[in-house]
Amino acid sequence: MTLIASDTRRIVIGLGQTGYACARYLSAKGADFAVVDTREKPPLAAQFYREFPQVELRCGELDADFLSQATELVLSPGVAKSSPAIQFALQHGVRVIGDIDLFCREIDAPIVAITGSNAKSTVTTLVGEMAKAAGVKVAVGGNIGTPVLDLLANDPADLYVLELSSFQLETTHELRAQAATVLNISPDHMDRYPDLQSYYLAKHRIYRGCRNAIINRDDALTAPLVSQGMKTISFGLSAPDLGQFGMAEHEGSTWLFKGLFPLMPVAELKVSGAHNVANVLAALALGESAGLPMQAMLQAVRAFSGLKHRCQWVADKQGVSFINDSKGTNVGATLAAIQGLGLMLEAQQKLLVILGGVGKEQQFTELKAPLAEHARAVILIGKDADQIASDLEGLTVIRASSLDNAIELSLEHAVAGDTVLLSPACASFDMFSGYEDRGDQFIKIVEALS
Ligand code: UMA
Ligand code: ADP
Repeated sequence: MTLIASDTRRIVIGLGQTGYACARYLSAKGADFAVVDTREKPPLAAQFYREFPQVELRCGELDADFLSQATELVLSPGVAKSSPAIQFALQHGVRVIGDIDLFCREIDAPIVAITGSNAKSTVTTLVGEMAKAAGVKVAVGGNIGTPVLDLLANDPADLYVLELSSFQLETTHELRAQAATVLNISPDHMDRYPDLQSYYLAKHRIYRGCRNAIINRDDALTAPLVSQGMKTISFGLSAPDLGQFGMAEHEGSTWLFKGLFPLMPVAELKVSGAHNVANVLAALALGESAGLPMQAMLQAVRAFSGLKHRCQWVADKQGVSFINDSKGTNVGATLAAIQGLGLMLEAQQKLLVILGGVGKEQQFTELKAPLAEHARAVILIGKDADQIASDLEGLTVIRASSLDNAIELSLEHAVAGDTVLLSPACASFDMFSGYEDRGDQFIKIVEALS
């Protein structure tokens, strides 16, 4: 471990998973630090007092003067950098970093860094599986669930695959990834950003100092503004140019390609939908840039059946298929699910799409055309049902009083061969403890159907 200068005073902001991991890390190094949390009673406080009785923990509204006394603030992703007390400290010369910078200062092994509005966890997991298939000692963490500093508790890895959110990237300065990608950009977290450009700029910080930038040809917003010093490799659903990843016809069927070389038939993928083909191509480009051999990567691709709650098939009941895409928490994800699954339906088959929850100030009008094309009806749940109904005016929109009721109404309106898709385009906190809870309840209710 590198040494931390003893004249540096740090304040960790936030006592969630990230803040706790920072505290463990700083404490193990014997560093001078305090922890603050904006909540009166952060859930991990009792555990913290037991584990770190010597460390100061201040709860409640952030104190600008207190923060200004630090050399460095280590900010958790759930706390906005724009908070007045943090801005005050910044103006007084205090550095603001995050756990990713602390992590990068510790490791020498290459990093594959993945962001995007959607598909981060899917691509991160797949790159991790590819590395394992290649026999590389890999560690996977970040926004996907394990705070990066907790990865240091294990033996050092030879490759780190990190999912990074825009919130984490805002406070990251020292990433220098071997391969980095912005998979796609569509509006999300608009309650934390003044406009789409600020969100885009936060995401694009992932490319700073990277060796290989992996960009999506089908989404111009993913290309770095300044690409000097980095190699750029693209993925997309069209036939690729030399050295790029894409899809083209070969021997009478559609194959994944690198440049002129056919890699494998798309029909052999276990994941469904065009959006997942893009995800596989992105993972191949990232893996190759990190030096993983193609054969091992393709072996991992063939075995990969996707993640729970992401366009996950649940059951066929009464001639109708049920798909759980509870992780569709924004319009971009739901759009991909409707289009990706809609394209696979026969002419007379339709989707019944369960939408709604906490709308995060999004516009839902973008869903109107694909819903008109692929959906028999939309069933609405949750807090922002009125706004969604108004954005989708003209479509068949049915109000449900609960998730049970939504499933019941979907079945009533479905025709044999149809698919009920839970892809809410919203956060879940008005009715559930999180998207996993929402998806699990959906699975339970569907499995109990006759
Ligand atoms: N909070 C406060 N005051 C505080 C600190 C936190 O109110 O002082 C609240 C936040 O507003 C938030 C919650 O507590 O509602 C958790 O915030 P946090 O920063 O403590 O979060 P962690 O527990 O450290 O988890 C974070 C990521 N969470 C967020 O960015 C909100 C986790 O991603 C990530 O897995 C974890 O670090 C490890 O890296 C979750 C997430 O929802 C899955 N991410 C968002 C997304 O994917 O859309 C960005
Ligand atoms: P993230 O970690 O970015 O939230 P996930 O892999 O968990 O991404 O998938 C989140 C949602 O995005 C799921 O609903 C999934 O169906 C959808 N999705 C998957 N791939 C894509 C893609 N390439 N473009 C848009 N949406 C996608």
